[in-house]
Amino acid sequence: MQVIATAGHVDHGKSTLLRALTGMDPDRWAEERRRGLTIDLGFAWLTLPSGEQVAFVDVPGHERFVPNMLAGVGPVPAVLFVVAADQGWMPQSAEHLAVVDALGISSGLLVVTRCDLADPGPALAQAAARIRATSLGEVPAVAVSAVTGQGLPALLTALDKLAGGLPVPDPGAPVRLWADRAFSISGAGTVVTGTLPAGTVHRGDELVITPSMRPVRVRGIQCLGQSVAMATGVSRAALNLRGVSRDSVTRGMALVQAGRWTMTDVIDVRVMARGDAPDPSAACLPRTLTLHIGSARTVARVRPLAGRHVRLILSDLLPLHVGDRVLLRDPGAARTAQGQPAGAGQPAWPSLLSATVLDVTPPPLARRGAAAAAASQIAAWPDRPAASDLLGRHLLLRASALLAMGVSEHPEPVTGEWLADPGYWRRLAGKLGEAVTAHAAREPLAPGLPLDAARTALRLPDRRLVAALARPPLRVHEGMVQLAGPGLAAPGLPEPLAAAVRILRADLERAPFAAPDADRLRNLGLDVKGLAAAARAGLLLRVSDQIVLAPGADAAAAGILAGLEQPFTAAAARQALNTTRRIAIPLLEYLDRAGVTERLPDDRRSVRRQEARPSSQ
Ligand SMILES: Nc1nc2c(ncn2[C@@H]2O[C@H](COP(=O)(O)OP(=O)(O)OP(=O)(O)O)[C@@H](O)[C@H]2O)c(=O)[nH]1
Ligand SMILES: [Mg+2]
Repeated sequence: MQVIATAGHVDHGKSTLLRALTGMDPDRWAEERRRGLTIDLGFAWLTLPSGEQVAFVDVPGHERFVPNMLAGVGPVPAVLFVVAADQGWMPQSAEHLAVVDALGISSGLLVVTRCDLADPGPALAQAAARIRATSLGEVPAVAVSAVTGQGLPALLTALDKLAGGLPVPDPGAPVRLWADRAFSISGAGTVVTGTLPAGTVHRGDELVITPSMRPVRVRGIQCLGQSVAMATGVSRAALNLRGVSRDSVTRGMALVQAGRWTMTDVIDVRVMARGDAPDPSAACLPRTLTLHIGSARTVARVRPLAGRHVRLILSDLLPLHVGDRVLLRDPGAARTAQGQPAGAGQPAWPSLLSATVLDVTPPPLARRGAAAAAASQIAAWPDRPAASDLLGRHLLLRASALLAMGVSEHPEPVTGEWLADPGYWRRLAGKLGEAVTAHAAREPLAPGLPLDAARTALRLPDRRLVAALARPPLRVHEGMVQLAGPGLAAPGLPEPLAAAVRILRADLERAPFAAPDADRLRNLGLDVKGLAAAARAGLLLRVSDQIVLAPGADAAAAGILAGLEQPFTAAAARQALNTTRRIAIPLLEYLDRAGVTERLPDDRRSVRRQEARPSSQ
């Protein structure tokens, strides 16, 4: 299916043309039929000679209903640009063309209507010249009369060619269906219609409705009056929804796939120049504008950054991606343009701009000069920013957040789903090294910098990032970031501690298994922290919190115990090691844990065979 919108000045024959082509009346309301005027969007469709189906969104031409026109044209890929032969180029011809151009729509047909009333030649030449200067460029032109039927077969052929040449959007793209109509049908509940520009909706899918993000279930789908199991963009779709009342859906809301869009009311955009007009400067923009995207519109407060870059603060949350194109209108200026004839070559309505969304979660502008800095940061980005651009600004992003920004391709995560800007990541690694070294110098007895303290020092949102940053010579051990390796563990033990340890080592040389008791340790000024530091420095073997021996005492004990009759009792071990029960029991338990000895159900032990014994070093 393809979806094509009409465009053109009031009364130029858009609705009449669709009626002649499709046999359906796009003017749905009694008031529209009575006044012979389109007020709101209308819908009609037909099957082309090739078999391709094409749905039309018929828009009003009257100046007062431009917002409705924008809602209809917003999500479509092509337009039928209508100009009446007997009236020629008019203000809303120019205004609608400016909209089409600002949206960047690049496919369409020029249809000169009412050619039974006047020679279509002049209107055609006039319109073609203006259209050529826009995103539409050179388009095929057809002259028709809805009254005589002249030109209608040629129009069908041209439509076939147009439809056949339109790009096929990605069926796997994230779904964003802007609601343009909502109604209820008895027995079926709420129905929401819209143009699906890309992606696929299946019957049974769960979507969320913006801005409430309430989940809704798709009970049924109709495309062009037929029930279908799925709709793939581009198409017109009517979704029968469970989970939402008719009253709570209005035009401008969107049905989106959860997790695939960022709901935002602050965006950074690049305002685009139109045609050969000079680059618009952000400083010249009005303070407030109306922003349009899809069928939505909202008030946007303008905060100029610099050059063509602007921060917009929106009155409503919208589901947006980076790279989205939005339309900016100055409603005040539109009123002053009312009724003015189009000047030659001049757009009648210069207060329409388009902008491309560069950032959907821009960082706050707190510092003085932050606006200029922000602008210079994003000025080099392409209109559709990539992961590397966004990471350069946000430094750290979860892959899921990036996906919700509309970017699915990204570099390898640094840990979990965290993505980091490479330069920032290198700087962080350097900072972590500095923090650990500074901490070790400040507190030589501490086992390292706690992960959470490191996380706070580096202002990181997740402890796992610290762990990922701790590359050799840093390491994470028992929740601490340490400088690994002998000699690096601490810049040497402070002298009083080193002296106490030397005394202990001398004691132990004389009686290797006579661990010092609590009194002895206290007298030497050795507390739990000091013992741990000495153990980390490789100067003591910590058998338990309170029991320390010289390094290698475990291997020596193993040798002695291996000489006993196996299995042996704790009492036999104590005797062989020439020590007390206070020391023998923790030492045996230490050896059990190290896999040197094995404790049997009867509480006796045996020394494991040598080769199975892991090194205790
Ligand atoms: N003679 C003649 N009259 C036409 C032709 N097409 C449209 N009209 C008449 O022109 C008037 C306006 O036609 P519409 O189709 O309502 O125009 P429109 O562009 O849809 O107008 P809006 O939706 O209000 O912008 C009607 O009275 C039509 O009957 C045509 O080919 N020949
Ligand atoms: Mg109409």
